[in-house]
Parts: sequence; structure tokens; C-alpha cells
Amino acid sequence: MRQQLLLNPTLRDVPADAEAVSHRLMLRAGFIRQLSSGIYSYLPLGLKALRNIQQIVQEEMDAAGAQEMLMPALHPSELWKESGRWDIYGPELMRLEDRNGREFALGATHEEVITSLVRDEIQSYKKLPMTLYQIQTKFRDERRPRYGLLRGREFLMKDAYSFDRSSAGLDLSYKQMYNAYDRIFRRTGLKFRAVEADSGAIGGTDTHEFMALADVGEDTIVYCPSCQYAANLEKAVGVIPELQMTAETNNSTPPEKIHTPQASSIKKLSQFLNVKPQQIIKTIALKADGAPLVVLIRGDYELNEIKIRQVVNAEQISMMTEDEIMNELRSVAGFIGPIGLLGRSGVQLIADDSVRGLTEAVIGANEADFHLQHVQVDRDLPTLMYADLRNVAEGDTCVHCLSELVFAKGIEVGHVFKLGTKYSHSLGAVYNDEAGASQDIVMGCYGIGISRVLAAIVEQNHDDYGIIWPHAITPFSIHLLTVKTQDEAQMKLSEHIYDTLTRAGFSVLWDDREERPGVKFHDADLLGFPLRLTVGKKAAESSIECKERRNGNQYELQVDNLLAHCQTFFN
Ligand code: 9G3
Repeated sequence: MRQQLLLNPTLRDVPADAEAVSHRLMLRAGFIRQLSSGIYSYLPLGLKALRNIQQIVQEEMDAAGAQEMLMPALHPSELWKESGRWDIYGPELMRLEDRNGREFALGATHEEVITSLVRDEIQSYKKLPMTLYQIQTKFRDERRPRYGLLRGREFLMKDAYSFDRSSAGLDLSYKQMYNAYDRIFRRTGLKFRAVEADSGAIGGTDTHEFMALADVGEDTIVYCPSCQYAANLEKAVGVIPELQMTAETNNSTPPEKIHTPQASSIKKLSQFLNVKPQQIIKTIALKADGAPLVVLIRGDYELNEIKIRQVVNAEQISMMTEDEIMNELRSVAGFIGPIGLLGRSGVQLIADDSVRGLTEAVIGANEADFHLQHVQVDRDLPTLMYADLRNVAEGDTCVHCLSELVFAKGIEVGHVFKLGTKYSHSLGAVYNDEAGASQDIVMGCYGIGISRVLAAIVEQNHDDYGIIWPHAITPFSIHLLTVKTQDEAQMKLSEHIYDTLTRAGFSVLWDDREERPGVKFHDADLLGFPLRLTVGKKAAESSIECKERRNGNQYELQVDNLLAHCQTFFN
């Protein structure tokens, strides 16, 4: 491709609201342009990179035995009403009416569509197992689209759905998709980890997220550097390190009330009493589906709402208001404590494991500006119920091998779920088994954010000068620069190189623009193709200059050795 023909508007500066480096670089390098908030056009270079990712996904999906198809983006509301999700999702589900006033949703995901299709088209057990997939535009009206392609309102997703006779069958399909995802992300060159995750609103049991490691990532993952354990913080478990008991523990001292004016936070209390947060027990007043729930946790840990929801089997968890604390607990916000609350009718009290066996602990006295100290949990709170309700924290160790856990930020680029019969049951997708009995089909669903993968790759592959494309994804393999386009020798040699490499199957972008050399070198670094070839003053000696974008290596090369060199460099 000759660059003077290419639509590739590079920029020196980008809008201030482009916070993520991948957003800035893809705008500056002329890969994408924003049409509206969270909605982007892919310019030719952006589309080439996107298509390369898509190609890897298709190859691995097909190799795993999945069949590609394409479903509509316009979904009749009836389907979403049948699954019950029309009312569950709020403004995030984009809705519109057709000319006859019929309601439609713009597809945010396709469980309803695919399950209704399988319901109508598959009846016999002989057709199972089957995995179908598509690569299609999804619409989700995010409240805060941000970071360019990382969180858009219209994005490209590969979504696959598996259909099995039994949960044992689903386990095999799930494993096959999981392994295909591992191959896909390895081929893209992404640094990633598959982590145990929470299935969230979609329901189902097992689920794993594939996280690309990046500081801009909105998820926190926890992994063990020694064994395979890895989980989203939402779900991660860890071993609490043994406390070095500083305070002597004379078991005789009963809980003693102490005046702690305005010490309503852990920090203030810890400073006022000169005790470590590990010795303070936080008492947090919640509402679980409306019912009062009091949770205890050690002062240096944070509550994990998803774990609480699962332990008490509640849908909604919220903080009690100050009034509710006063009226329903007859206590004072910031000074709530378990002693005196226990046994109060209707108040469920549960403690995180971090509270077990604490001695010389400090708790709220259920009175403004007062706390109790010298609390021995086993002595003073003998009937406490315990559960894992906390976010694991730095310093916790691996439950499998006791190595210290590592925390990292991640971008969710893939997500695999075991759905079970949630959709097949609500939509009536059944199959007839050998005995002719009707059985619910067992489903799994598997997503990859194709456009998000593109941005994640840029997040992990750039330097101060621009993008550094992995060979498997780069829009062009070679960037050929002619320093003086008026110089006949340089143009002739450039043409020869372009033809030779193109015929040999390399994708070459030839910068034949009437631009100063500096501009060409700058743009080549910004666009980030793996190998830059420069035809300059040594053209007469059939010598060109090569520069490898990733490691910066620069060297001269005789044109006769160029083809062999490229074959070595790219293989
Ligand atoms: C919606 C809207 C947003 C959504 C969903 C539905 C996320 C929704 C979860 C999934 C589950 C899997 C198939 C591919 C892999 C992920 N956000 N999810 O269901 F209506 Cl507005 O999409 N779907």
C-alpha cells in the first residue's frame, strides 16, 4: 500500500479527555476516530489490526469445533420479556421502536436469540453437543463510556454458546472453550491470566475471566506466584497471616468502656487509643434485602459485598442510614459494637474469619464517643457465626501453597460461563433423549471483547514514541520509507523492494509521501509496525537501513539479503 493514498490522519496532540494510553495512541496514530461518546470508527489501519485479532479468534473457535454464524442486532422485546431480562436491565439496554411501534432491543448479548433459535431447530440428542459462535457488534449504553475502545457503547464481541445434554457435557464444552481462549490470548501476545470470577447477574456456576494485565484495568486480580491459583478480587480467598500478638493477653480483664471522643473511624480510633487496626473490630450495619444485618470484620480488612450476598443469600446489600442505626439497632453510627446487639430480635450478626480468636480487641460501645477495650472474642462473643466476608489483602497467603499473594490490575478481555439451564428452561429449549423424554438443554456462554483486545494489546505494547505491534496483530509487517521521493535512484530501489517483499507475501506500507524525513521517521515510530526499512543516500550502493521497532536495533543491509532477512525476522 502506498502511504500517500492511505487514510491515516496522524495527530500531534489528542483531546484532554483521552486518559488511557491506548485511547491516546490510537487517536494519534489515526487508527480510530470518535463519532460519539463510546462510539468509534475504525480507520483502515485500525480495521486491519481488528481483523487480525478476529482471524485468530475464528481459527481457534473453528479448531475447537465451534460453528460460526451471525445473529441480528435487532431483538424483538418479546424474547427479552420471555427470559425476564427486559425489565431487569435498565437504560443500559438500548431500546427502540419500529415503524409499527413494536419494541426492539439493540443486542447487548445474545442468550435469548441463540436459545430461541436452538429451541426451534434442535430436538434430538443426536445433534448435541453443539457450540455456535458469532462475531458481532454489541450495544450497551454504559453510564460512563471511557478509555476509548476499552469501555465503549458499541463494540465488537465474539460470543459463543454451547449446548449439551448434561452438566457433565457442559464441563467438557467449557474446558474446550477455556483452552481455546488460552491459545487465542497466547497468539495475540497478550500478558494475561485466567481468574476465577463471580457469575454476577448472568447466573450459573463456574465462571472464569481472562484478564489482560494493565494498570488502566478496572478489575483487581489476585494470583499466586508459585501455583496456578488466580481469582478476581470479588472472589479471591487467602490465608490471614498469623498476628504477632503485641498486647499481653491476660484473660481476666473484662471489657472496659473507654471515652473516645469523635473517634468514629478506624484511623482516628487507632491513633487515639494507640492500637493497630488489627486489634479493632469494625461493626458494619447493613440491610440485606431490607433486613438488618450486622457484620464484624478486623480493622485492617475490607468487606466484600459479593461474598456477603452469597453467604446471606441476599440480592441487595446496602449500608444502613444513621437513622436506621439509631432506630433499628438503638446504636450510634461510628460507635456500633456487637456486645449489646447480640440476640436483639431480627438483627442477624455475622463475623468475618479475621475476627476469630482476637484478644485485647476494641469494639464500639453502642454509645456516642465510647468504645469497649480488652474484648476477648471467644470469651465475650462465644456464639458468633463466622464466614469469609472480606477482600483478600496484600500480605495474605495462598490457600493452596501459602506463598504470598500478588495483586494486579486487569482488563477483562474474555469471560466464560456455565449457564446451566437458566435460559433453556425459561425459553423452553429442550431435547428428546434416547428414551424420547424431554430434557432441558445445558448451556454455556463464552465472550471475547475483540475491540477491547485491540486496546489491551496497545496498553501492553507501546513506548513514548508510539505503538509497538506484535507480529500477529500489526496492520502491516513492514514500513518502507523513501527519504527523497524526487531522487530517481531511491524511488527505483524502493519500488523494487516493495514489489519483491509484496510478492513474497509480506504486507508493506510504503511511505512515498512528499514529507520531510523526520516526519516519516516519527510517524513510523507512532504507527509501530515491527520492521522499518529506509531507502536513503546509500540507495546507489543497494544498501538500506533497517530498524526493529520493538528493540530499536538499527543496522544496514544489502538489498540482496533483504528477503531472507525478513523471512528470518518474521518467523
Ligand atoms: C444486557 C446488558 C448488559 C449486559 C448483559 C445484558 C453483561 C449481560 C453478561 C453477558 C454474559 C455473556 C455472552 C457472551 C459472554 C458474556 N452486560 N451481560 O448479559 F442486556 Cl444492557 O453478556 N454473554
